[in-house]
Amino acid sequence: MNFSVNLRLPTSFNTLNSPKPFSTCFTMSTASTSPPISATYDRAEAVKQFDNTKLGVKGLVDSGVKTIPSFFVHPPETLSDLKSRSITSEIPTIDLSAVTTSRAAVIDKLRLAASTVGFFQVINHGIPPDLLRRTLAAMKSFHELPPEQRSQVYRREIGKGVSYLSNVDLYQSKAASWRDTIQIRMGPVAADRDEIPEVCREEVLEWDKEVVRIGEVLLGLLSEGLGLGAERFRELVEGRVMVGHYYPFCPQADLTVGLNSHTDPGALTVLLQDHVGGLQVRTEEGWVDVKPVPDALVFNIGDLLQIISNEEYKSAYHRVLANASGEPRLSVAVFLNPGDREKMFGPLPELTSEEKPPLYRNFTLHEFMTRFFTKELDGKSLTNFFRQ
Ligand SMILES: O=C(O)CCC(=O)C(=O)O
Ligand SMILES: [Fe+2]
Repeated sequence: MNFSVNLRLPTSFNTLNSPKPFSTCFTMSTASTSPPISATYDRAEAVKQFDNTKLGVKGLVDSGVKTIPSFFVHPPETLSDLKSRSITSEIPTIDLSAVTTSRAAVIDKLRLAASTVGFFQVINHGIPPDLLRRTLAAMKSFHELPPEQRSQVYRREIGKGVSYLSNVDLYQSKAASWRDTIQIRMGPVAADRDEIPEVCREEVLEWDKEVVRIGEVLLGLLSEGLGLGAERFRELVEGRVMVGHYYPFCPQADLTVGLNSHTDPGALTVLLQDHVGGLQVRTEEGWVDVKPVPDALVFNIGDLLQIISNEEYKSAYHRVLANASGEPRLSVAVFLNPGDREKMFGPLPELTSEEKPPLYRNFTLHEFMTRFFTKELDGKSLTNFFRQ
């Protein structure tokens, strides 16, 4: 999922203001897999009241809920699919330290991973393990700030440099997910330093620097993997949004999800996850766990790179299960995008020919991201809207 910058959002993103107190319109789910039918249950009102608490699902957990509000309960087809997963396969792991001795072999491995599963873990990337830990810890500290401090940052307007919210598609989706998020714009115009909550400010800025460095390295290798110069994807790190997700313990984890199945719209995502687990990627063999590997980074190809590469590289559907473990799960994703929103993008001419005609039309990033924000995350991959 990608929250990009300077968007003109549909008005439904800003429909707050609730007249009723929070508690009056919550119908809690029962242990059954379908939401209770209640004559008095006003779903839209319940969603609005939840949003108006400005405390996210963390607030619900802190209030001691034992059953999740009905609007978090997913339809039976989603819930049954949560159990259907392949447990044996693993996504590829790439040792980046090998690049100095066997560059061609590393490029080959990356190309293979990017053109099949679209997901890979990178080890020995050169980022100090201490920074990985500090970044995750700082995000956790933000999400665990006292309610009155957290709620000050809670907002749905994406134009701001920093916003904290639960479910970016809360008003679009059929069912909500058990997750809160802080999103911070890092480029092309970064959020004001003072806007970033102090509790995670230094770590966010430090992490962004490392992401740019490692992002350039990976994009260079991925570009070479397509027979292009190492600089061809350079502009794809200019537009960056960092998100820090918090998946607290869910008392009915089999009735909801942490994050709906989706593909990331941007070019490349750099993901740092903690040790808890729950991220899964859809492969031809079924859903595969992206197992936490100590000190590794997860990378995944986004829709834009699938389009630019004329489908040589593939963006994959992925999701996060609701967290049934005793401790909260933290992850920090940085979505890498081009910085220029008005420039035209489409399959690169170098990668198209009479035998390989362009599979997509050209579009501006602005058009692309506007499309993303008018659909729910669980919708089809963005690639479907630009196929020709
Ligand atoms: O939390 C995770 O592991 C995945 C996050 C993700 O897929 C996203 O933010 O797009
Ligand atoms: Fe994602």
